[in-house]
Amino acid sequence: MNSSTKKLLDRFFQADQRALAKLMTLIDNRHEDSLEVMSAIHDQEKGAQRIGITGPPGSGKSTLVDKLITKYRQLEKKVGIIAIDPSSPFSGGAVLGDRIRMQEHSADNAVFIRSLGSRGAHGGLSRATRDIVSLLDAFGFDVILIETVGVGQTELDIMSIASTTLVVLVPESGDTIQTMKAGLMEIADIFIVNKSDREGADQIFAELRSLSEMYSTGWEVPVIKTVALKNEGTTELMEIIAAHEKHRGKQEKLSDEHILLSDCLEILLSELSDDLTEHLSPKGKYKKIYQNLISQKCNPYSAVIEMKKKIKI
Ligand SMILES: Nc1nc2c(ncn2[C@@H]2O[C@H](COP(=O)(O)OP(=O)(O)OP(=O)(O)O)[C@@H](O)[C@H]2O)c(=O)[nH]1
Ligand SMILES: [Mg+2]
Repeated sequence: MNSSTKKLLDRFFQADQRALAKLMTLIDNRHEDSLEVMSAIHDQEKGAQRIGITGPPGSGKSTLVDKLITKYRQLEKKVGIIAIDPSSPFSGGAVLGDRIRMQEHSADNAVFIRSLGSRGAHGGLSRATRDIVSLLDAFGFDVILIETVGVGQTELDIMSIASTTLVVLVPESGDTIQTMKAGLMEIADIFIVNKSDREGADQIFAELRSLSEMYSTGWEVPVIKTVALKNEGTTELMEIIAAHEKHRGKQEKLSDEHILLSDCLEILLSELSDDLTEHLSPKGKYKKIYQNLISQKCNPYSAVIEMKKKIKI
């Protein structure tokens, strides 16, 4: 670990928020010290509550997050927020709308908001987001809210990071429900019909209820109506989130052995995937194979046969 990273870590442990922000950037950029940083903070994680909020663009996720921040602050919880901006492949860019909407919290030291770009490629989003959530946890945030847009692969990633996932739909989401069905159920721990002040809310509510009755196992996915803009339904939402947290606590947990092993393998595969992607490029270690591949002198299979000869594990 280089000396400036070391200094950052020291400041992180002294609760310096600027150091937290810089370490997040370091992790997000896959700095070569990333693994050591994560290893150093790992034992400080206290098991913060991780809440994922996902749903179609404009469904009111940020508005809802804003209200949840206020509610958790009333409970004296420290709240970390990660807003994943799918329009930007790069991080650091502020999602302006989110920033503005959450401005009232910006002076609050117990609230920390971070935007992340989504890369999409080779599970990058998932790994970096998970690590950044861990940073927030180790820093001392009690609740971590993770907002992502859309209903698709990114949400599945988020689902694996969040302990409770809220799927936010609106009265116009009928088609999404019809096409996703069981897929939605796979993601959601709680369904929210936001913008319930609009026409059609009751019908969406009923559709989600029957979906939930049809597919739920163990935890019957609750459906609730909210009007985030007017803070309606948010107290009930808080209660349901708490109930889900309690339900999870009662479930049989995977053995420590299983978790340690799967975490380790996931980190290893993510590292290897990054390295190999870099190697198989015009200037990478396997540039010859790369050139043969793109000029069709070899095919993807024979390319892998060649590379496997070179990989030593
Ligand atoms: N009528 C109505 N409008 C709402 C409600 N909640 C949010 N809105 C409005 O819906 C618009 C989108 O809200 P956002 O909170 O930005 O939605 P979002 O899901 O975070 O949007 P993206 O992050 O861009 O996907 C804003 O103009 C909000 O004011 C609601 O309950 N009722
Ligand atoms: Mg938003």
